[in-house]
Amino acid sequence: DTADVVIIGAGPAGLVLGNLLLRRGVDCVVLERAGRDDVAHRARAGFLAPNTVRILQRHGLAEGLGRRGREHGVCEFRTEDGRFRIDYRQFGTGDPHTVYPQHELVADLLDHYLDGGGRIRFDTEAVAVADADGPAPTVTVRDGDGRPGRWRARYVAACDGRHGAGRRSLPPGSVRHHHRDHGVTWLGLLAEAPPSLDAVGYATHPRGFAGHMARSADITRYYLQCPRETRADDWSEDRVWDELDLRMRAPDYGPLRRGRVIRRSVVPLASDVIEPLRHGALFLAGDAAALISPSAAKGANLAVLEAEILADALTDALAQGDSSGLDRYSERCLAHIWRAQEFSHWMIRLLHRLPDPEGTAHFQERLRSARMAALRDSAPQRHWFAENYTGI
Ligand code: FAS
Repeated sequence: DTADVVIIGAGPAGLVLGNLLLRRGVDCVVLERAGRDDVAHRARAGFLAPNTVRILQRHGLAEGLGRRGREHGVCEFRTEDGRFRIDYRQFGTGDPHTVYPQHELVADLLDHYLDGGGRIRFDTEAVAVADADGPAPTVTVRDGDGRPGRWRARYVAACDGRHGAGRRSLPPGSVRHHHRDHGVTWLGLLAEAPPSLDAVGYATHPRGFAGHMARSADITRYYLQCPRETRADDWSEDRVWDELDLRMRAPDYGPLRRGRVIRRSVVPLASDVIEPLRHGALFLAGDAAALISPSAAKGANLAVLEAEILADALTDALAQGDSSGLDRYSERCLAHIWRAQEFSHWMIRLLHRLPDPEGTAHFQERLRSARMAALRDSAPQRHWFAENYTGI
């Protein structure tokens, strides 16, 4: 089989890229190892940055989030020194987030792509990308029954996450792989319960971090910092809610609205970045390019941004023979990636007591509470926070 562009992965990156190429008449195909149902129901991110909404609106992909998305603009910090709130619409660029579950966005993107006649092969796993530095790269695949296949392309977009075929196919030594384990692990919980705050809740506590992020009117995502070796089912529901109450100081600020925990995941907070994001005709986008911790809600937003940059560059190269966009793709995306990584790193150090090998835990702790106090008391610091929190 052939296509001018083979896209591996039907997540936000792959489907935004596929929709944009399809609308520009570029011959593309999406290869997705999971089934359609899995793809459209995989709960993940929920906070869309203003720029992400603008990109989706620009390309007519935003009516679902326009109807069901909800504006969100307040963070509430609950710390050992008390509670404070930041309405980040009053600072920085003045933009809010849009709360819209990632799996609903992916389902919308899938509908648009299929309604537009887009080619997609579900239950088709990309095994390897070969000859990326030649004129006709190939993607070897295996279908749901294990039958092998091969796609010939002019360009391959690896939108298949950090463990996908794209990364695996990069020749050894051809890229620098930055990896940082932040030494913090979250127990990610999806609760069938309405939000307990009208804000994103960040709680710091001697027992560890706790987070509250609305996903919809009746689903809320919580995070509990936990030991690295924790398994998702170790904590009973009662223990989860009691610990969340404790760390979010429910007796002082009001009880959390409880409900059934419908999904759990243990998320070690790690960052990694591949440099460069291009190898010949192979391009990485989304988590395949860089993984960022959910602490600052950036992953899905970077994926959409990179997909638009790559779609523009591929269209120019295929339609006009102008490869300048492709030549600049990696450098342009890495600038956004490192800015987001830096802010995510700052958030991690703001919200967690980090393991401290040099034995300066008390010193680090004083730095952390000074950082929190600056955010509470300084308007310029709030402007910086708001600009980075919603920015991409
Ligand atoms: P995705 O992982 O979404 O999609 C990759 C696709 O490729 C998948 O469909 C996969 O099945 C497919 N695939 C993989 N290997 C393949 C192969 N070899 N062949 C074919 N297909 C293959 N981000 C935020 O911005 N905000 C948040 O609040 C947030 N919370 C998160 C919570 C959790 C628990 C997790 C795990 C992640 C969270 N993220 C969050 C990050 C997450 O949303 C990612 O950044 C986002 O899904 C990245 O999109 P893609 O790059 O498209 O990758």
